[in-house]
Amino acid sequence: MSAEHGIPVMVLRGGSSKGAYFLAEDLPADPAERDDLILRLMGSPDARQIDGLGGGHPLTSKVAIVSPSSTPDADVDYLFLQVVPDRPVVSDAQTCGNLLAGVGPFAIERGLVAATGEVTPVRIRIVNPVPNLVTAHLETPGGRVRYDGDAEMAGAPFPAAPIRLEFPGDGRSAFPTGRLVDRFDGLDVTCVDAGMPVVLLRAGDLALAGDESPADLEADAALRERLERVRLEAGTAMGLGDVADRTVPKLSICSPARHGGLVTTRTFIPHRVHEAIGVLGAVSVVTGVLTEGTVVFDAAAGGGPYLVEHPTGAFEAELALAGTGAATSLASSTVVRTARKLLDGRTWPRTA
Ligand code: NQM
Repeated sequence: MSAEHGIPVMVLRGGSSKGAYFLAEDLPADPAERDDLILRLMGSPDARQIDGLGGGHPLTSKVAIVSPSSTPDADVDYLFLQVVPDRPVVSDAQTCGNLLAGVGPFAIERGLVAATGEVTPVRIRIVNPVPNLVTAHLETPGGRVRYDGDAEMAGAPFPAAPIRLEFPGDGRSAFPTGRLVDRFDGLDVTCVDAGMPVVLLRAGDLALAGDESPADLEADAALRERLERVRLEAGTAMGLGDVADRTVPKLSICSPARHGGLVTTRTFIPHRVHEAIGVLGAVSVVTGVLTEGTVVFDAAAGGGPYLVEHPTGAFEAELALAGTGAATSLASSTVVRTARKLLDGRTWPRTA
């Protein structure tokens, strides 16, 4: 690590997001020093992040920090940091299933994991709350990561090689308030967390159709203010404390599917509207829709795979639940993402 010689970085598209990937050994070990450096590398606080690597939107202002795993059941540890573009905030309160797609390729490229044949399984420990193990299966013909391929994914315009992500269940209740319905700011909502804390709301309760564009939703100041009131109350009820400066919980506005899927979503993450939907965000939405008694329960849901419709298409998830009512937990889920190496080099932080 050196101000003079720059800091090694790899930029990858991971799923429908883009981020800067670092080895932990190339960054300060102290979290406060590390976060200060990351703000300067990414160009925050500045809505455009013009003086750094960030792209001016939460989906392109993300950091993955990877290290050899501290536990024998994983190959690597993955710490995710969400950098808020226009505020000096770096949050480790959530993980990111989209950047997760790039962790396996990065680990192999940096020599932390050896490719073992046509397909290499990489066991990844998610460090952010709640810790969990994930296995990523990626194509590695000839001992090298293959990026090109035919897998299509809504939220990314071009096909690439598929990466299958398998999440085991951890037995945790997916309803952190202990209730299937809570009432905040006069609205009945469901607080769910099957990997990502999300508040589920019905579009009709907000006088919305549910298929509005992200731009129209972001332009509605009264809606944004109301959702933030709901979010602050929900954060406390979900055990997340004061979430004013945290990027969770997200809010997914749900309405009936338009294109044969399970549900239509528009997701605030939490102040901008997602162009698609997050990976674990989608798994959390499906968990809510499948659990009887939530505000978005759909008795006609049937078996998977489940399609979560969003502004740029649909997200497909395989998923199994265990238990009933507020004790329902995720038994397992599998999603397919793609990732692509965009740049491998060095980066220089601003000094002030
Ligand atoms: O929910 C955006 C993304 C995400 C998070 C967000 C994600 C997930 O699309 O697992 O991937 O919800 O802030 O990158």
